[in-house]
Amino acid sequence: MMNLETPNYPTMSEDSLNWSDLDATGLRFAIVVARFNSMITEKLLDGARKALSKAETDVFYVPGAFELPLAAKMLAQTHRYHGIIALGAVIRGDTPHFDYVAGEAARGLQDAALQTGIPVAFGVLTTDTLEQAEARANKGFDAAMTAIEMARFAIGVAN
Ligand code: INI
Repeated sequence: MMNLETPNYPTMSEDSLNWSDLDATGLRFAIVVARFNSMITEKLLDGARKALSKAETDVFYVPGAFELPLAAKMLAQTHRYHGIIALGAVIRGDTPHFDYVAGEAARGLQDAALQTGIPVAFGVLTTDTLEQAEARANKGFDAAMTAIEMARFAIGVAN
């Protein structure tokens, strides 16, 4: 039978949301961090941890951004987590390697979310230079907030 009740999620029909209204209490997240360009990815991790201070979190490391999708999918498949946050920094060099790594990370992380139904936040910086990456190294916080919002969305849809 069709469920005609509105899902119990406060912002589903609203176009604005204060991050301070997002509560991570009682939620559990996995953060997967690429070690490549670790001076940037460790800063992304600091921001993500800040956003998730009220949640339970487990942190996992992989060699580079290319490895994030498989790790995210494996963690999502455990059904231990309300969401996964993938953190990486892909910085353009003089070869086409950048495009493959960045493209596959984005595609693979979206696939992991769509195939498992577990939210996967894309906290992967893709920049031309190290300086640009440094300027965006606070984006781990944003990625984690996105994961909290999508986890709440999923819980709202399910209830
Ligand atoms: N991995 C990154 O996370 N960032 C990069 O900028 C990067 N570059 O430029 O090469 C990178 N390469 C490694 C890649 O992610 C894999 O670990 C490697 O190809 C082995 O699969």
